[in-house]
Amino acid sequence: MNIDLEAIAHHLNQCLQRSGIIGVTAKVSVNHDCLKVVLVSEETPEITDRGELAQVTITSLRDLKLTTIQTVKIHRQQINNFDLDWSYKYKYGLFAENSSNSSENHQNKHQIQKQNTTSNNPIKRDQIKVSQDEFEEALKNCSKTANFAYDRSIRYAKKVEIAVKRINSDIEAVSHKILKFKGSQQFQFAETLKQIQSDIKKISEASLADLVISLDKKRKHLENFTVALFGRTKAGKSTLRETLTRGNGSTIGKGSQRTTRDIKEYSWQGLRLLDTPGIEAYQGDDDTQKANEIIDQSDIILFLTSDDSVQPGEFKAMAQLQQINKYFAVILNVKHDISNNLKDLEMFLDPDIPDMVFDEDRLSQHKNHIQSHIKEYLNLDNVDIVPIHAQSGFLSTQAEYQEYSSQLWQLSKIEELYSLIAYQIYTHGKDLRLSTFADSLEYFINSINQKLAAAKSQLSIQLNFIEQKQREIEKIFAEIEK
Ligand SMILES: Nc1nc2c(ncn2[C@@H]2O[C@H](COP(=O)(O)OP(=O)(O)OP(=O)(O)O)[C@@H](O)[C@H]2O)c(=O)[nH]1
Ligand SMILES: [Mg+2]
Repeated sequence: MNIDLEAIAHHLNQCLQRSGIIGVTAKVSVNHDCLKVVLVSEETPEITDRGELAQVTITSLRDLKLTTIQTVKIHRQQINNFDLDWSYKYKYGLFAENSSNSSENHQNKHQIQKQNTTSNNPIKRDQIKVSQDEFEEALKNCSKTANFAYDRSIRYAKKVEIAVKRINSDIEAVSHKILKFKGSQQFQFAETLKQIQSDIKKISEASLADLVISLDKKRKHLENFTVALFGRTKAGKSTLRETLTRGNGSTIGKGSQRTTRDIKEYSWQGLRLLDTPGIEAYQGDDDTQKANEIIDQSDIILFLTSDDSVQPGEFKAMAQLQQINKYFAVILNVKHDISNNLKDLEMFLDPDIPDMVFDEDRLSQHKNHIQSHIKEYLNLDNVDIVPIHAQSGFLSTQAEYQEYSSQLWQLSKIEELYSLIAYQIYTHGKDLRLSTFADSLEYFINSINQKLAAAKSQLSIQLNFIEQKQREIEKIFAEIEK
């Protein structure tokens, strides 16, 4: 039977999470035409509502239209307990047919296909056109998720803080006990133990302080889905930003110098849009830290490059910043100059003349280069690449080009970029907001983990040394005995 159990489990887990049911993991197996779902849960009071659990599970399975399945059995099991709490049995065929919302099914089927791969797969945007109402509704849901994720993060951080404190006091107690032995102070071991003790304390306090700062910044923007524009100097980041937020052009670069020197924040279509300095500007530790903070605070990263030169260096510079787990797309700004004179401009806008700005052959070469640089430096496959012409987008907003405004806007293809973002927010917005919180927690846990692992290996060296000495002494005693 050709059925992707992993993808089904993944889909179920995402639906459970989206419905605010945390601490429950779905395990899926199949026996002939019966799908068995075991919902393994921690004992938390919020998820005792079995009706809700079953309902969410059924609804999400219904979306998948699993043609080979006739019955579904849902069981709940508590973690570390082999007994099943309760069970439901459904005729899958029945409720699959009852489902009437075909567009909803279409969307979810698309999602399950995507879930087998990374969220960075190119999407077929024509599959879903997100309306303004749907987009606004999605943004509202994203805010709810962010509020929820913030609360959970704070609770989790507190739990970890307690665990780390416990480790510290355990180490303190053990070392106190060891150091009480006569002569123990003469061992190098005593110093190492003291050092480890103070390192763990210092590091865990510093990591926790970083986490608290990061969460506090996120708290201020719980209502703002954040999109950050990164890319090298002169790629056209500020031109794009000015176009989107109807700026007056004052932040667009004029000479050869880099222009944007600091991170600037704007509001666009209910989103928080961040314009950042050219990526090669991040040289000192301070700059890099600022850039990392932006990545940490953002839900979507858009990376601008321009077709006048696609350099591996720009992707390498991006890779040197914090690892990117979030949705990452590339905007390829076509730098063809259309502003020399009006005659030229009319030629570019003439619908009977083949596309001169977006030359497909040239662009596809650029796209191939971009994909391979991104694979090499950022280890991401098949990122979305959206070609735009930022200059015509910006000109379309200017009074002196009013006559050509709608043609210029069309030429810019910025609408496609907008659709891409709207699509991502509509289909994955809540997940993106969740991972913005999960990423910083993960980073925090990993950094503590690394330090604990380093302490452990230091202790192992000491232990090996002591064991070696013990063996030598035993050998001496054995000789004497002989
Ligand atoms: N011909 C052409 N020029 C463009 C286009 N987009 C941007 N430019 C020009 O490129 C230059 C740099 O644009 P900016 O938008 O300031 O670039 P940036 O990425 O913000 O640069 P930094 O702030 O230095 O990091 C400006 O002179 C823009 O007018 C385009 O689509 N076509
Ligand atoms: Mg700029």
